Amino acid sequence: MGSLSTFDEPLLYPTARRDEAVVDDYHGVMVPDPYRWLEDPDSEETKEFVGNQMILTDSVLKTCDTREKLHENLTKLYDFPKYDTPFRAGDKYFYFHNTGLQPQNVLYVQDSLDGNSETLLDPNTLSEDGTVSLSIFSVSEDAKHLAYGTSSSGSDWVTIKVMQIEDKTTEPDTISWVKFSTICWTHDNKGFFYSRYPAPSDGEKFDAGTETNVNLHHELYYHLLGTDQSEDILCWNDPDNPKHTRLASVTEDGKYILLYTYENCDPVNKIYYCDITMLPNGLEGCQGKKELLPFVKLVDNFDASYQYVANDDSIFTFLCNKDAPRSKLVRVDLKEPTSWVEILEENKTDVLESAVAVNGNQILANYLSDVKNVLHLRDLQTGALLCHLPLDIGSVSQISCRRKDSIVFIGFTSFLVPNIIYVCNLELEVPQLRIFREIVVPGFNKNEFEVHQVFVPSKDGTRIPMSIVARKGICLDGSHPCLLFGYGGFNVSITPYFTVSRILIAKHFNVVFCIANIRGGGEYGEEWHKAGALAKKHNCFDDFISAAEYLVSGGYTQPKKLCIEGGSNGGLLIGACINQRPDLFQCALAHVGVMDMLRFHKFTIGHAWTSDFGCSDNEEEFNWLIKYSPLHNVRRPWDKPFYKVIQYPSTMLLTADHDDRVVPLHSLKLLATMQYVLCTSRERSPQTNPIVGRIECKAGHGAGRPTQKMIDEAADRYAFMAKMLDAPWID
Ligand code: X98
Repeated sequence: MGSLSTFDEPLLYPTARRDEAVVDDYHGVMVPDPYRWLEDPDSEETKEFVGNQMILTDSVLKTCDTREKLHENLTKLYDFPKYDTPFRAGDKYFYFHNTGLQPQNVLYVQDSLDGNSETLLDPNTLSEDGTVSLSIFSVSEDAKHLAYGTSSSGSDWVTIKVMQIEDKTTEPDTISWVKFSTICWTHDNKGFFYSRYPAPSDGEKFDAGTETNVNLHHELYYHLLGTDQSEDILCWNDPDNPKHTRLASVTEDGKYILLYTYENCDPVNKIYYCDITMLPNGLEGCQGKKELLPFVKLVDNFDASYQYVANDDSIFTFLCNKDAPRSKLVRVDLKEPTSWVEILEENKTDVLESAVAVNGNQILANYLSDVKNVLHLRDLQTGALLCHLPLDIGSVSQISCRRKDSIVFIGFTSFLVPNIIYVCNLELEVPQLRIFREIVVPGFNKNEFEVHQVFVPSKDGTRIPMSIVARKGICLDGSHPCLLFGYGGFNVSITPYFTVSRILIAKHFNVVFCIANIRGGGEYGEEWHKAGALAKKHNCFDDFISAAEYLVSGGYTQPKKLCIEGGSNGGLLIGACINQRPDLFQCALAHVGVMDMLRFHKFTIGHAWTSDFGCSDNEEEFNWLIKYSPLHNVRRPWDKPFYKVIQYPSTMLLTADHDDRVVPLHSLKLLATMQYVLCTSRERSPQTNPIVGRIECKAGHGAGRPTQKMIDEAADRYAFMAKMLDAPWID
């Protein structure tokens, strides 16, 4: 094997048993599943498969000669102080900070912004290797207690603990089997709401996060401080609808509990409320009682999304997408629950992403306009525009404020802006954003790069926005390595953000880095989402392929220099695109992807994704899924007469042993299938581009991954990419 060139000979792949007896009947269509055995994460055979793949991948990575340089430079460039936007609770300020290379961000507390700050909670002390992360938290109204949830090894499972803020001692309270939950305190500071699943019967036995059992029967509880979890008050469940999930919030005046119920991942929810002042003995009085809380049904169907913005006693303002795919603000008096008024109409082009009440009677409205955020200050009562808060082209990463405060903190990031925290005093006649803190990355000079946005016509003519980040003044001669990233699903918008690793590859490999804002995301609201879901899911792949073709025809790159990357739903995107157009890409990086579209709904929270994908149990939906399911569409390109010289791109499938969001079996089954079909077939295979799996240990879907693991992984995948694209390191 040469040091820079790609592989001339096929790798020696480990053999994996094929069980030809496993064949499923989907509405009369027989579909084999020879690697079904890989669905058992605990079997010796699966462990052996994973071990063999790790050895193979290590052997490939050892030949990627920029790996160490990348690792060293990533470590250097990553080593800068990071801060999140401060937030207030009680009369104190809180913020997260990382000195540079700490595995996890640390939570600090201070009495005033210019006063001393103290460490409140350092998650780095919770494990030796940084794999315990802080996933949810909430400070009580009086700022005396912090309730915080930690996750181990990146799993979605959370354990909640409570700390006294004054002396930083941990209370005995421990709450287990929490998942997909917020924590919200009642304003009497006596306890908080959280959501959980029933403890698994063999919960003690397994390493939480490695199991694949379906998540059903989500329940809402209230925990009274100082009591045992077994005494927690069951506030809501619904045995007739085991797939529903629920979250609580407490209104800013502390008077009402709001119960949000979700059916799946669609942005629609029911909304019920409970007036706490009407509970005869408060929540304490409910302890030991059999009845659920007396919630009142305000919206009892799943026809739209309703998110609380503010309330004045019984008069509530919601951010809502009913008949308004780009969202609007509506108002209702709980005393007249059938009479809703619109107070801020849907914008003709821009999506109203969020709205928060601030400074008494104002709202900060955050719009998304052609994939960049735009901030308006508006009147809460009338919705009238008071002023714009001008931002550069980029994303609002965080907004922190309270209705009772006139000061708001706004986090901003973009492709070439690591993070700026603005502070804005809304009491001023002309409120202005002042820089409170700017994150500086030593060794990064934004003037070396340029960013532009293009609109690419897709197969059906739809204009797809794409951002292109490159070294300044590159010549469009098709010679550049290029990395194209996409997601395309679940109403998720991919807005501009800063990534150390991509800056590094732009600098040292001359990589042109692009994000295609394909359909399925939320970039233009719910219509854009629906245009890339269910029967129209193929639009995501068509859009992404069109974006790649644009980059080739525009002289940014050529197929031999083009790598595609995506994670989760974006991992599915990569899996589907290499099956559809193996000729268009030289390299593919698919992280934690959904690869078995016929069986995803059977594992953990997979059932909630049927809102975007459909489900193979239904015949019509099976017919959509079988057409693009990555696992079921791997075919030898050279079997097609006109594709004689084509092989699959060099492919790295990345997963992690504690990914309980998209369980590893998706990537493992696809890996075994690709290696079998493309590399180990009877005749000598022309597939010399490697097909490898990178399986991280003590890690999950992505959240909470310690810095060291993020650096290790970025060095591995981009060293692999550089070798496969034949991209030399430039000092
Ligand atoms: C999820 O699956 C999100 C998982 N998830 C949550 C939370 N609530 C949920 C309620 C219903 C269903 C899923 C939920 O994380 C939650 C709520 C409050 C606080 C914390 C968590 N997502 C999809 C995903 O991960 C897309 C984006 C979110 N996928 C993986 C889709 C396919 C691949």
